Amino acid sequence: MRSGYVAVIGKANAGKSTLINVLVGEKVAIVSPKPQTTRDRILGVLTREDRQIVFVDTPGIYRARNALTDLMMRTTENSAKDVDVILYVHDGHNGIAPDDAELMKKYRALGLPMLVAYTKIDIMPAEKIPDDMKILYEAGVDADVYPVSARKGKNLRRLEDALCALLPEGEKVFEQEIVSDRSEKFMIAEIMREKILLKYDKEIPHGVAIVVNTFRRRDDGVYEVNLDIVCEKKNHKAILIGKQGQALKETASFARQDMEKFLGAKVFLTTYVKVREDWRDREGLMREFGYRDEE
Ligand SMILES: Nc1nc2c(ncn2[C@@H]2O[C@H](COP(=O)(O)OP(=O)(O)OP(=O)(O)O)[C@@H](O)[C@H]2O)c(=O)[nH]1
Ligand SMILES: [Mg+2]
Repeated sequence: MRSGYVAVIGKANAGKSTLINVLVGEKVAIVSPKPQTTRDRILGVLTREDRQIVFVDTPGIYRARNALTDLMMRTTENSAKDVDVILYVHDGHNGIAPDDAELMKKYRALGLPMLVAYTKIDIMPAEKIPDDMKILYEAGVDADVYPVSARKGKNLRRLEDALCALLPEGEKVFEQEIVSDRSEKFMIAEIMREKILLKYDKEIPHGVAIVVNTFRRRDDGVYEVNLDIVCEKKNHKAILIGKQGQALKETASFARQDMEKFLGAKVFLTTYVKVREDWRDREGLMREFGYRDEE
């Protein structure tokens, strides 16, 4: 049996969380077309008879502009340590910018085995792949590159096998049925945040935190969920709620359906929008909303 940790690193929006969800076979991390979707280190566990791969999802590399994004970048840097392998995820359909090779070399220099997943090949011309691989090679990136598509399930088993071959011999760390280290309550908050990322323009979701006040299962099997949607500005609150509460109603209904799918039971969801001016720059509030350095 081989088992170990794989840190999944790359620029924001590269497709890290999508790739982990597909490899694990369950949704362990939310996904959106906007950069900076993932804010925390989240484990996704893939277990087969002969292997256990613990993927460490991380916030995408992006310029930090406030205390929250600062913390996110620290989370990513720390996650790249104490693992067995680094999987650097590159969005192939974006081409290769000079800093892509630089970033890959930076993580390669940590001295751990590293593979590159060149993803989203389903939305780009296949002829470009060998050219890009040549560019990376010539730029001095010393790592095997695996062209994949998480969306179309292309080449994933090859990537998985290659990762597995780099892991040490060892026993499972997690029980067979465990797919994530995160609680149901955490996922409920994340599902709400995902729907907000999908529904509103970017400065609004980036300034939103979700606080779950109630998460409990009633005797009749229904989950009661009450949560606060915390935003940064009064005018953001107005946009989140919308005319006659229509926008919030739609977003909450969308979120509730996904929560029901995730929990496999009916959900009774109530939401409340609150304003906490500039919370992303206030350590105390950030902590309160669950964003803090891990040991
Ligand atoms: N066509 C295509 N789109 C993909 C693929 N993988 C991810 N995407 C899309 O890329 C966008 C970003 O995906 P995420 O998985 O959230 O990316 P991420 O790297 O986790 O982003 P951050 O958490 O912000 O760093 C989403 O719209 C995904 O649907 C793929 O293989 N093909
Ligand atoms: Mg992500």
